[in-house]
Formats: sequence, structure tokens, C-alpha cells
Amino acid sequence: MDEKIRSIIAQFELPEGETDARPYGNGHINDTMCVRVQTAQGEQRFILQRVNSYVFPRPKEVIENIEQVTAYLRGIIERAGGDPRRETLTLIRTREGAHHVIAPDGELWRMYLFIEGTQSVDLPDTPALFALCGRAFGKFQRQLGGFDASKLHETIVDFHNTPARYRQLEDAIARNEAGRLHQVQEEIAFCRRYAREVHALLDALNAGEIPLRVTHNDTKINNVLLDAQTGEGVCVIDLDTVMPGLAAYDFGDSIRAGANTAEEDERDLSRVSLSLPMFRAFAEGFLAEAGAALNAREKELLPMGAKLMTLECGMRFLADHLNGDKYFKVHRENHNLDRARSQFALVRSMEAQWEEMAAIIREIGG
Ligand code: ADP
Ligand code: GN1
Ligand code: MG
Repeated sequence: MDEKIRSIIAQFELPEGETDARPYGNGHINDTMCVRVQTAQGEQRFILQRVNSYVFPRPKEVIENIEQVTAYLRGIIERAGGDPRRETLTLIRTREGAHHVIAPDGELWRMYLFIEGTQSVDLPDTPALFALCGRAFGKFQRQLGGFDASKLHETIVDFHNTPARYRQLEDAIARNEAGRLHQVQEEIAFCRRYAREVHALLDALNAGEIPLRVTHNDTKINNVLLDAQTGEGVCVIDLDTVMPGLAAYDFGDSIRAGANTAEEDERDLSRVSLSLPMFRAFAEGFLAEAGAALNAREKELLPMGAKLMTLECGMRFLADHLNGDKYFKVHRENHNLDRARSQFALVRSMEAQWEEMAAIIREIGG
């Protein structure tokens, strides 16, 4: 283990014992490590993360949000007779009583209890498993229904403001920082067809048709830990972007990530499509938990959430490709371009099945 990591770990209040740390997980943003401590009672594991300071320019605000949200959830879970150390994230304190360490290079690190006996999947393999993901994210939204949103920092400004994301793409095109513009003319033309539609959700908010809620905003499927035996949702993780948002954001981002018949970075676009059985399964799970709180217009806009979250994510990947891959971790050449193309293929597939998506929501939502 390198000296820098060792000295960061030493600042957290961990049990005594031989300790090692290895890279862990498939997140696109933070550097995640699994820390193992051999104690007299056996092995204990922890998650150590460097919060990405390019993505989160005020990382202390991220920690403050997580302290507040997890404290609130702990109360809800305890009152329901659950186990808060398993059902929400638990930040580990440093020897000085803080919930983070600032390394000599200025980077912020935090540590969580490792939630054992769980798995996270990048693509659920059955509708039944995806329905359990829907329940988990729907429950998360319901649990935070009484949380005062004004207490939260906006950790990434305009995170799901799709018109703002569209403008950021136009900026990236104008700057052409990485000199890749010539590669992506078709993709740009595709995005520009949506110059008006990107406003659909915010127009409904501004018209007072749908409310602002406290939402997770990053409901990718690997951000819920599922029970390794039963597949039931145990804990929603990756709380860095919990902020005021729309129900359609959380619903839509999960559909984007989990109802795709291919991986997020699939190069063979003929394999990319929206699976209606998966869409239905997630909607059933999500609405069973969160549906009672949603108004009719919010439900009606869920398919639009799926489409705009997919388009938006594609625009973000495309902008990052043009900017020179500064935001999302990349593992191969043109990785962000591949991701953008597959997101746009998914948007097309949703449009081809638009009536069916709407009918499913009407059927489930009543
Ligand atoms: P990123 O923002 O980079 O996606 P995450 O917080 O989602 O980072 O963590 C990356 C991965 O690490 C998750 O997908 C999950 O597999 C694993 N992970 C994170 N926190 C925990 C935890 N407390 N217990 C077990 N696994 C975890
Ligand atoms: C990032 O952090 P992770 O890997 O769960 C990103 C999401 C994107 C997703 C695309 C803070 O999620 O917004 O939808 O990648 N998170 C942030 O895979 O930007
Ligand atoms: Mg994650």
C-alpha cells in the first residue's frame, strides 16, 4: 500500500490490526478503495474514497450534505425497526472527530463502513431484480419526503438542468479544446434536434405542474447495494448529488442505466435498445414505493424523465469527449464518444416505443 494512502487511513478511527487497501468498484467519478483490517475478531472492511475535486469543487459541502442526509435516514430507519448501519451509509470519524481528511495535496478523503453481504450490478439481468432496484430508489425518495431541502448545498450547480447541459455542450463545441470536433458532426446534429425538448421538465416545474423534491440524482443501478442472497435493495449509496430535484430525474436515470439491453459504453449500437419488460418492472417497483406521493402530471412525465436523462447523459459524455476527458474516468480511446453514441441510440429506441412507455405508466399509475 502506498505511503500516502497509509497516512490517510491512519487518520481515521479504525480498529487495531494489519491493514491493506485495494482499488474497488466501477464508479466513473471518485477513487474508491476497499480497506481491510485484520482484527482479533476477524476481518473488517471499509470503503475509502477520494472525492473528485474537479467534479465537486466544494467537497466539504458534499460531506456536510451526506452528514445531514444519513443522520436523517438513520432516524427514519431506526423508527421503522431497521438496521441503520446496513440500510444507509455510515461515515467513519477521524481521530480528531471530523468525517473527512484533507491530504497534503488538498484532496478530500472520506471513509464509510463497508456494507457486507451485498452486491452492486451494472446491468440487472432480470426484470425481477430491476423491480427491486425500483423499490429501493422509490423508497429512498419516500424516506426523504419530509427532509428540508433548503438545508442542502447544491454540490453541482445545474446538475440535471438539461437546458444548461445543452448550453455546456454548445460551449464545448465552440471551444473544441481537444480538437475532436470533426469526429462528432452527426452526434451534434442529433443533439440540436432537441433544442426545444430539453426544456420539457423544467417548463412543467416553472408552470407549477410538478413539485421540487429531495432526490438522489444519480440513480445508476450500481448505486444501490442489493442483498447478495435475495436481491432486495439494502442501501442506496453514492449520496454526493442528493439535492433538490424532480421525481422524473431519479426514475429516468435508472431507466437509462438499467433498462438498456446493452452496456452504457456498448460500441455495437444494434445491441442498444430500451427493454419494455425492464421499463415496466422498474416502474412497478418505483411507483409501489414512491407513487402515492406523486401527482398525476409527475407520473405522466416519467417517460420524459427517461428520455431527457438519457439525452442529457449523452450530451455530458459528448461534451467531455470534446473537452478532453476531464470529468468522467475513461478506460480506452474514445470512451466518452462511445458512451455518448450509445446513449443517443437509447434515446432513439425510446422514441420508437414512446406510446408503449406512456401506456405502461398509465396502466401502473392508475
Ligand atoms: P462513484 O461516485 O465513483 O460512482 P460510489 O460511491 O458509487 O463512487 O462507489 C463506487 C462503488 O463502490 C459502488 O458502485 C459500490 O460497488 C462500492 N461501494 C461504495 N460504497 C460502499 C459501501 N459502503 N459498502 C460496500 N460497497 C460500497
Ligand atoms: C456518474 O458516480 P457514478 O459513476 O455513479 C455521474 C452520473 C452519470 C453516470 C454515468 C456525479 O455516476 O451523473 O449519470 O456517471 N455522476 C456525477 O454513468 O456526475
Ligand atoms: Mg457510483
